[in-house]
Amino acid sequence: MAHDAAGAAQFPGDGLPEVAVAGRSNVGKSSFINALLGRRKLARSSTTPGKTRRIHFYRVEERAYLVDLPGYGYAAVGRQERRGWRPLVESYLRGGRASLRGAILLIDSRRGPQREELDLLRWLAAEGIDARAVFTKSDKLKAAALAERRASWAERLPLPGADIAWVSSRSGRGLAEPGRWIAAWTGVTLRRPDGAPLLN
Ligand SMILES: Nc1nc2c(ncn2[C@@H]2O[C@H](COP(=O)(O)OP(=O)(O)OP(=O)(O)O)[C@@H](O)[C@H]2O)c(=O)[nH]1
Ligand SMILES: [Mg+2]
Repeated sequence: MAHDAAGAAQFPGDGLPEVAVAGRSNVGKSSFINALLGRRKLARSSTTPGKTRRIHFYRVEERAYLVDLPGYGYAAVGRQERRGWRPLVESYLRGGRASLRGAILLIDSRRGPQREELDLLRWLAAEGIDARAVFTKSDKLKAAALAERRASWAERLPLPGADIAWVSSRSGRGLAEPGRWIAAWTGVTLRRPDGAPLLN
């Protein structure tokens, strides 16, 4: 079940623990959340540029929320749209929201971390938000390229190796690691629809 918010007045007030999922447009945020929740169909595919972006709160077993933040950055996004998402995202991440337990920043495993990702990680740290990084679409890289990027990009992030994961939402590979972070943050263990643990 999802709950949408266009402004701070619409953020859930039930106090359930929340984990935010952030990242550029098209990086795979919705796919990641769907894979973690064991859904096949995209709950929210890419929004038409110019439309008001919203924050989507996906309830997990009535005990927590995975929070799909609007995509930021991306060359195709005009200044107009940037003005739209920034106050919304900042109103969510700022101001010491007690129910926000952690944030996962998604980074495309082919592009690697850019200035915007590094800025956002530093900003989250300054806000006192426990932030981790997940590299997405790892299925698009061959094994050798993947191994090389794992080493060089981990070095560029201001995070310990244990706070960095590599996943494919398509195959399910690597999802167990962020699944463990989410369990530690919220107390909710994510499972596949058949009850089995997430694939590793
Ligand atoms: N091969 C592959 N494609 C993926 C994976 N995850 C997402 N995609 C594709 O990448 C595109 C964007 O995925 P979304 O999940 O909509 O990305 P998003 O970050 O939610 O995008 P916005 O909502 O626009 O910010 C879609 O075409 C997905 O099918 C993955 O693990 N592997
Ligand atoms: Mg999305």
